[in-house]
Amino acid sequence: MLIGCVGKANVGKSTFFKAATLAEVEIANYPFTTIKPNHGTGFVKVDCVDREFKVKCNPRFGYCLNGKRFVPVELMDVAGLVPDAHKGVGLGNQFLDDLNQADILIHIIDVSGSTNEKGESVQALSYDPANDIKFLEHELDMWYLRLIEKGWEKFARAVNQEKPELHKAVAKQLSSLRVSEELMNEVIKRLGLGSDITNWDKNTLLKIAIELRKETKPMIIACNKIDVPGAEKNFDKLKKEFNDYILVPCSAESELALREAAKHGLIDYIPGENDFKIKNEQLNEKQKNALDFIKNSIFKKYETTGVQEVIDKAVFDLLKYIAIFPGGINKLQDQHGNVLPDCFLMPENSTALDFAFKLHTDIGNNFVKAIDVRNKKPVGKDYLLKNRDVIEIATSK
Ligand SMILES: Nc1nc2c(ncn2[C@@H]2O[C@H](COP(=O)(O)OP(=O)(O)O)[C@@H](O)[C@H]2O)c(=O)[nH]1
Ligand SMILES: [Mg+2]
Repeated sequence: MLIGCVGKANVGKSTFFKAATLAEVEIANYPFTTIKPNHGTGFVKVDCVDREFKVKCNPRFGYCLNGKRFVPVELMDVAGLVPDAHKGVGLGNQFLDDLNQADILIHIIDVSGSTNEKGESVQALSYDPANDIKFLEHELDMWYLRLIEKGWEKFARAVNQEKPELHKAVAKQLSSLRVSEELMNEVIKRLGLGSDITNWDKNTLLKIAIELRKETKPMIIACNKIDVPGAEKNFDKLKKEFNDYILVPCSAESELALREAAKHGLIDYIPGENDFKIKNEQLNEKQKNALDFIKNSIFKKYETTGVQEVIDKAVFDLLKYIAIFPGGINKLQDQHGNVLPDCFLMPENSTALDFAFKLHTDIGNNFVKAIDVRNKKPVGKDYLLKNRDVIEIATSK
């Protein structure tokens, strides 16, 4: 799973990315090698099962603090959102290619309205951030439309002659947008499109572009700079106007300050919590003020800084993934003695058999039964996994 962080210049993308990828503890292992400069490892937060089993876990990837398991997810900082990126303006194609890799987007906006459409700093509350949401939707729609229109006439004529199954042919034509046959079938039905594809006019193709964009690029909105006085009003307005979206108030700068302070041993702070504890009384005046500000202006009003929450909501609420722990009813360690070493993120409706294959192809192929370790009951291959299940797979070899 790849999460793309997108937004126009100056909204705090880099700050958000830096905060999200900064871990207090040193982490030796990463499940993915991030050779590209704009890729990094972020984490989703899961209630670890270790306390329930009265053990202390040793994660192979990510880390666990006070019963909160931080499971790695790959993040990408997608720079280059400028008007007409879909026409190749600015980083244009590079920007869109990067976006196309992402399974889900975090759209970071400056909810304080202190960044104008060009990404320049302006007086707070002077720019309406609603424009940014509409603008990114428009850029993506236009880009999808361009890709659909490319070679469309020739394709439509061929379809009319050869009469293949329509949704399959169109899905294949649009494979660069990662459109599945099922999705195409669904969209054709939803829009009530006739089978004579040569009659699909530009407006129809635009409608298809919009539907496909919504389905293939789910988006959550990080309303950043909520700490700026007055930003709250904008946030409330946006929440009403864009009630199809999940909007999360965010202060990336505050999260970065907290994680850095924790990393330097000044405070105890678990990402995404609504509090911290001062460990080191040697804080200077500036540091004390910054921490006071976070406590009074962020935690008291919004509970958290929002950075961790955005990632968790993206993965668990929008993509609807679940977290599964492999374990055995007799022991929770792997062969190296690591307790509950793994936690896997899987799509909703994954079965015990899917999980077996996720562990290893051989485990999937030799699947006999799965065991729900919590209640020690066997379950079959079609068992639908639940979030935070602990599962053992029994195999024939
Ligand atoms: N008030 C406030 N400023 C922020 C926040 N996050 C970032 N900034 C500031 O916004 C400016 C742009 O941030 P940056 O991360 O470079 O934005 P990018 O161009 O989108 O990557 C910098 O001056 C940051 O300090 C935030 O949560 N609150
Ligand atoms: Mg940046």
